[in-house]
Amino acid sequence: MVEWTEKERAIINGIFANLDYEDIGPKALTRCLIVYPWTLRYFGAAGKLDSAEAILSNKYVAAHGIKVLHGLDRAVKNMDDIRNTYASLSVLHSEKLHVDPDNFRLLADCLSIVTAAKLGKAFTAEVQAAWQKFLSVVVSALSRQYH
Ligand code: HNI
Repeated sequence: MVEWTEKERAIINGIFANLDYEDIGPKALTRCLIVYPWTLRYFGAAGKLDSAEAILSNKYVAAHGIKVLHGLDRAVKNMDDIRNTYASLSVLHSEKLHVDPDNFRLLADCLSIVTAAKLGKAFTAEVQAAWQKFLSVVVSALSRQYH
């Protein structure tokens, strides 16, 4: 069971309260697909993704980036039980989508970079510590149902 300090809770809630889902979601997912091109294999339904430009302008990918970010809302609202909150999402990624769980960490790292760029100076080491802890718990919960 993960323990959260009041400060960590405030930091995570503060980031999400000011998050522009339509901006950050697509930026994080497109970065992941460009930096780690093997992650493209799960997005066959998105059509042509054969260059960075194609990925950056793809509407399906953008919509999916927003969807993933909204998926994180559930973790924010259930910070004390992220594992159970994500049980069915973990099963979906494992059994239906067959997403290699290593990729959760890669997307989380891209999300951190995009968030840091957005927050600028406000992304202090202390803010990063809470943010990375939150994403680590999310990654671990999503990886739970793999066997
Ligand atoms: Ni992910 C579907 C959340 C990482 C590939 N994913 C979803 C959905 C949510 C979601 C929410 C929609 C579920 C539904 O329709 O019921 N995904 C998340 C979260 C993370 C994550 C919170 C990590 C932070 N997903 C990843 C990664 C990949 C990925 C790293 C592949 C590299 N996800 C998918 C695919 C789908 C998906 C593929 C289905 C797409 C579709 O068209 O429905």
